Amino acid sequence: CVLLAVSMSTAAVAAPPPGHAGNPVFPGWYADPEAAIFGDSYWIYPTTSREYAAQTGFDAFSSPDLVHWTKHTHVLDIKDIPWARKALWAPSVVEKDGKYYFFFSANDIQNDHELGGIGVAVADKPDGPFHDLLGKPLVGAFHNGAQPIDQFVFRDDDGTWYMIYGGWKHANIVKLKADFTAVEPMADGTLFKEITPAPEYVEGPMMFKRGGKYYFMWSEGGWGGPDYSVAYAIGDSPMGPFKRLGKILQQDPKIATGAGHHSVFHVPKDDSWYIVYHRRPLGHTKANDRETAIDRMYFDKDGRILPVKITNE
Ligand code: FUB
Repeated sequence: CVLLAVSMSTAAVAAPPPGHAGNPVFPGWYADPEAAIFGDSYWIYPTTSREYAAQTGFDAFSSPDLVHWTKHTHVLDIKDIPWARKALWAPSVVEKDGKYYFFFSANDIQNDHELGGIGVAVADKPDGPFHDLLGKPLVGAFHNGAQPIDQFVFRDDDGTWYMIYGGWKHANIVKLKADFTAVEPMADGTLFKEITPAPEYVEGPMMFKRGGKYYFMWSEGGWGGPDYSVAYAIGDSPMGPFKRLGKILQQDPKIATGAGHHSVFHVPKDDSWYIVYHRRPLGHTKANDRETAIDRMYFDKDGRILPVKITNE
């Protein structure tokens, strides 16, 4: 996906029209939405929100204008990941040298003691079909207490590709080899550096750069509950340290509950910022009843993110 601010700065993307499609952005239970901009199109890659056994494929959605969305079914299917059986989660999709790389998590190494963790698939087009690249997970174990899920891949300004990830209240950063086939040691030999930004951190990390600062955002609260939310911190390096500055996205009892696991994109043409996230419609309490929404994100003059107003528009 992102650092969307980076991918977008080179992309020929039309400024969206004033306003965008109403929320939810498209029908269906879709969570953990990853936003990307490829060429002239906006893309969203979500988790298909079902029980683990039925999470066996990913759909994607594309739009020229954030209003009209096209569904692309099964862009990555479990049959094309030899080591995966269930629980396909939380995509992060990037373009590199004309190929598209789809990072995902699969299986349950914690409870079912099976091969699993974060994998990577590749395709020639953003709508796939994607095929597993490695025949095994890229990260297949806990390191520093971090569950290997919820990866977010980004390219820093110096060309280095990083992946941040982590459930179970711990976040790691790793440097990726240029061909995405392995984790590469950092200058000091470290493979997995813990960058958990605050005790409230739960999962769903993402990062972008603005004004020379690294914004680290993540989900807090329980993912199946109404208090799921997004908070952020700022640092001078992707390695931290980071200072937690507070929650910016949470439920609105008049609109929806459980608002979290987000991504962010920036439209340079009009310097507008958007947050893409999942939430639970009012009256729904089932954990997997999650739908995808987009709302505007604003900064104050000091670069702090203002609380997001979640809407039905
Ligand atoms: O969709 C499965 C899990 O729910 C994700 O990995 C978490 O971030 C939470 O959104």
